[in-house]
Amino acid sequence: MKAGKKSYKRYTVTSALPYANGPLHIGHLAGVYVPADIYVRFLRMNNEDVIFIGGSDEHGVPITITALQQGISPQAIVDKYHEIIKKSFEEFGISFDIYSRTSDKIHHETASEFFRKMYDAGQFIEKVSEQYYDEATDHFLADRYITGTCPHCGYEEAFGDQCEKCGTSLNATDLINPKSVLSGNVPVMKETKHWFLPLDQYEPWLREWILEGHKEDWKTNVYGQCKSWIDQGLQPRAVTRDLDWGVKVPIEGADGKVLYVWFDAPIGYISATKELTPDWEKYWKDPESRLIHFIGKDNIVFHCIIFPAMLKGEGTYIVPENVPAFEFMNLENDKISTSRNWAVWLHEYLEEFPGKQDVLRYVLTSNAPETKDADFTWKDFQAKNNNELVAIFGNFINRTLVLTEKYFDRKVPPQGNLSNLDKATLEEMTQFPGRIADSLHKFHFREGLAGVMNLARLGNKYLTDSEPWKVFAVDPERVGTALNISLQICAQLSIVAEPFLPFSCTKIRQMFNIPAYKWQDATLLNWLPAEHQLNKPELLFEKIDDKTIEAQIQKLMDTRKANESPVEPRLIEALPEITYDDFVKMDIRSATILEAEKVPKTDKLLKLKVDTGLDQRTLVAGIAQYFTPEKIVGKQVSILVNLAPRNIRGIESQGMILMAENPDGSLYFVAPGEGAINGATVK
Ligand code: B3M
Ligand code: ZN
Repeated sequence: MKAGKKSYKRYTVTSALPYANGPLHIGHLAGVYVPADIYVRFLRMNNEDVIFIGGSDEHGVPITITALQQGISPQAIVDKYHEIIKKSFEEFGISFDIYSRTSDKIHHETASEFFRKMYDAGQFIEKVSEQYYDEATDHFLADRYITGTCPHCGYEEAFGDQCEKCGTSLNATDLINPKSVLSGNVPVMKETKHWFLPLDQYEPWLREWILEGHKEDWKTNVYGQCKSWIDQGLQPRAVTRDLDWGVKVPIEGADGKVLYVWFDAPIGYISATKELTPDWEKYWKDPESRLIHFIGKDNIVFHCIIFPAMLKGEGTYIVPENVPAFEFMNLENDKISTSRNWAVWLHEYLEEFPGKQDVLRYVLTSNAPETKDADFTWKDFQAKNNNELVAIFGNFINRTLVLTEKYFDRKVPPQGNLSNLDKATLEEMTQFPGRIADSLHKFHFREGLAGVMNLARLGNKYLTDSEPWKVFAVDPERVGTALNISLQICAQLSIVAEPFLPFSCTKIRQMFNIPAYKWQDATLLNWLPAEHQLNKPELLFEKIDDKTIEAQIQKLMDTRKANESPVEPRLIEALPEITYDDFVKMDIRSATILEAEKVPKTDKLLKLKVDTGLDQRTLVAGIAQYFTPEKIVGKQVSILVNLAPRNIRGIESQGMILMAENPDGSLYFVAPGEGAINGATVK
């Protein structure tokens, strides 16, 4: 098969591995899985050797954070969502050859070997560096454990590894005003050892391969992001993390460290292929295999720069031939968000709209975020169903079948003498398969689907112009010819619509009593010989009423309301266990504040003089945003008196005042209670 300039023996098609920390929504489908599935179904109809790889991404901070939020283990989280995701993909007709998961043994082995091979070849830089650390919870703050302001676009909720707003891949130290997700605290720096992939060394190769080699055939959004990334200058990037959830770093001296999730996850495509077939190597190592990654735009640098650098570094693999990344699908003019529950969830859709997989596939494709962000609205969903699928596509097939039933007893009438309109229509039909195929080879899915609908429009117009209901009384043979040609258009539709609307095309084939044709058959024009027996007509699509749509809109409005009302505060997680001996080391005493004043040139600090019963001493407390000095003089408080003195803004602080802190940062004194004298021990 020729695709672009080179010819290929086979296709390896991957689709981004969704994090198994939540169910799938229409954003995932529109941006990745529906286009990938259309493409793969199309290739299969062309007799291509193709494998379609999917699986759950079960590592990384997104998983452990969800586990923390839900109060269950990471393993329980991935087990739960892997099943939900896998099942809804199946029901929705995403035709993976395998849907695997990265917690599988085969993946741990494959990812370890991959790392090990690069490590042995000296392809990583080992470096001790300072990383953000949350002292309150004893965690290094990698990736999504830390948020802050994106230095590129100013988005305030950027993650430590990536800004989801502008797509830029970040290092945690790039963030402005970093904050720990675990405690909300400002993190400190702490030394730790990691292994870095020296991306800078790959720069000349990346320039040649992408910037020179793929200027023409990669989508402009993909090419543009790669170019700006490369032009900014590539930096070595850590591929290990201080975490306990993930693929263990397979070398000595790396206890408590795992591979960075973006190192192991794309290797998941390879592990899944291994699981699928013992013959996996040809799909990954033969230069005549065409590797294609379907992803969303936030995954571009990982699939175009980092993973290819890994593949190149390892040395035995091919690199992607194309990475057709889509932009984002919004919902009712608002960004889809799992945490705000602003989404149409696939598993809910499948329950609430049984048998309507193709309607969603159609709506998401005809409005696909191919070159810019798109918007899904329920009104548009209804309009596309009622005015396009029902009124054009379904109506044409149904009218043709019903008329054939009425006039010819469900037997295909012969094609008699051809009029000019007949000839022109048959001629026009021959154009469609080639045009639609061209669109699909170029990843222009909207255009491809528009081609399918235009064929249905051609059919409708032809049938209307032929007026069988008027002509039959005077010229039944003419009607036979018109219906024969209309039936052939239906059969052609069942072929060219198959990648887009597979469920409906199966139904058409049943009604027409025809086999699943290959793409090359789409230009035959005589799939239905005279006398061929058809089955009973059934409706392909049905109207969706206002009530159904209003219920969906109401559901979203309820979500919006719930989001606006105050939420339960999120407490920080419990600290690791300590012993009683640890506890009694702390000497906490009841004390009275004698004097208080603001520390000059600071917002948060007060300098206090306290009477601890043992002595009078000075300490500095970060409480100025909640208490004015005059209000707190005379208050009885609890003081940790045996804390080693610390120098804060040139003042020696001798001890620490105990405060209760709410998740929003507000502070309260821990008062010993009436009757306690200064110096009373607090235990
Ligand atoms: N798990 C998808 C995401 O960013 C991420 C893709 C991995 S593909 C190897 O949601
Ligand atoms: Zn940004």
